[in-house]
Amino acid sequence: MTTIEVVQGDITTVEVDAIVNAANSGLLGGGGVDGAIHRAGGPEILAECRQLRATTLQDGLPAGQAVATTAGRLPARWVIHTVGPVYSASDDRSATLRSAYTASLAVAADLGAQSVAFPLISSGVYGWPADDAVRQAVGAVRESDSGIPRVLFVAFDARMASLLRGEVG
Ligand code: AR6
Repeated sequence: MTTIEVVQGDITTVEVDAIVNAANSGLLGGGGVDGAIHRAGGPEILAECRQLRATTLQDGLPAGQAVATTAGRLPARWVIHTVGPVYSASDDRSATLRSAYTASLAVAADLGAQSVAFPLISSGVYGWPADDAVRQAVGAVRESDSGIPRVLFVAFDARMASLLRGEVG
């Protein structure tokens, strides 16, 4: 059984075992939550990402997959980097979006994490409409069989928090 909680704020301050980064395939940083995580966590995270790109992920991390690094100076133990799909009105990419959540939970379970915090993947730069991003996120976590006891959704603003609370119930 997974307990789902919603909090509003900055994911880099949340005290959980693992926080999830809405990264891009290059894994070398970016804007949005990705930029915030690298800024707050410090250079150790980027160093591990560069190492991954030089070894097991030479072609980058495909959308819908996930990989863990240290969390550097963050209160969490690990950052799990995943890549959501760019939203398309003509092409249904929701299976890839859901996979970003379930793959992240699978990586977290392998690490032995008991608590995982997610931002709302793809809902910023990647353009996914917030109401559907929330539906996909909560649905994917509910359907996953990761066995992670505690999952937090971290909403950056009040509107997102309210949508999430409506969906989680
Ligand atoms: N804590 C929690 N949520 C946040 C934070 C934060 N500190 N900062 C932003 N958000 P985005 P994406 C919310 O754009 O759409 C990057 O450049 C934000 O309000 O960060 O998956 C990557 O490198 C939004 O609801 O991620 C990729 O190139 C949500 O996090 C690209 O953006 C996701 O917005 C990924 O785009």
